[in-house]
Amino acid sequence: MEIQLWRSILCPYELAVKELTVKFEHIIKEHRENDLYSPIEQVSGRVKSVSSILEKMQRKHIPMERMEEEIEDIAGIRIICQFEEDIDTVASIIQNRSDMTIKSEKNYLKHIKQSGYRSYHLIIYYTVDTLNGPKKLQAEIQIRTMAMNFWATIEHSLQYKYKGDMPPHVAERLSNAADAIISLDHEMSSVRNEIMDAQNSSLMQSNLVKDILNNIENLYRVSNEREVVKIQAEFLRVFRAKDLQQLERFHRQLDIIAEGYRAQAVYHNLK
Ligand code: 0O2
Repeated sequence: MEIQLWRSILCPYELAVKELTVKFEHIIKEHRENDLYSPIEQVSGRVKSVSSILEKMQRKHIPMERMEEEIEDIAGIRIICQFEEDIDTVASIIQNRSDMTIKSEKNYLKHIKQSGYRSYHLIIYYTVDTLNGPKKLQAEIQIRTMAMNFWATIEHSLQYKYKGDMPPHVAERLSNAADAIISLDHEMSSVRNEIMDAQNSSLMQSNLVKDILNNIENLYRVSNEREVVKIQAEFLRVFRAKDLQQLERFHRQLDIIAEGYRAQAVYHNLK
């Protein structure tokens, strides 16, 4: 096929990967802005390379005209979670979205691949708007933990190096590493609540500090400088105390002060 034709076939998939990546990144942002633990830690995406598409077509005897139906992972999104429990949460988020429809799933967590590969895959239908109108295409979403991703990345590189002919001693090491990854995920899950508490507190603190600094910056515009300098010194004292409750109290008090100035400004404008 001509290069130009490949470009036009792959162009909507590029758009889908970009849009889907932005949407999943936005889910992370929404959680964090609401002081909530995000089940998604990281998102990445790629469009399958032409050589990888051709190789798959050859291996699976797929004719050119059936390429887009049969190669389901031309657009690929990878979602990395911290804990195995998060994988189900992410799958339900996807299931409940109105802009993605699940076509099928492959659960390599329940049915671990012979290689030791573990991951949860969803094939979705997703529509992009192109110059020729809407185009419904397929995308593969791989959902896995950081530990699973670490293993899969190393194994993928070794598969590439040995071109499917991995020496038994390397395969055995990988298989041992896959078992270690299962134990690691289980260990991490057992301290999940504690880790989540710690992360939530740190997230809450950073959001509070962001809000407080915004308020102080606004006060510089409407209040007298001496008062704001005093507030700022108090903020530094509270911040250094490293006590989330004190910081929350200070945040509430500052909100009341800011509200007072806002009311005064409205009153002056009405006069
Ligand atoms: P890429 O672009 O390098 O990621 P098949 O290609 O026939 O094995 P199928 O049936 O289309 O796969 O779907 P499947 O099994 O869900 O695999 C799709 C993708 O999952 C692969 O893409 C890999 O990214 C990943 N994957 C599946 N099995 C393994 C494995 O044993 N090890 C690792 N590291 N990754 C795996 P591609 O085709 O490799 O392309």
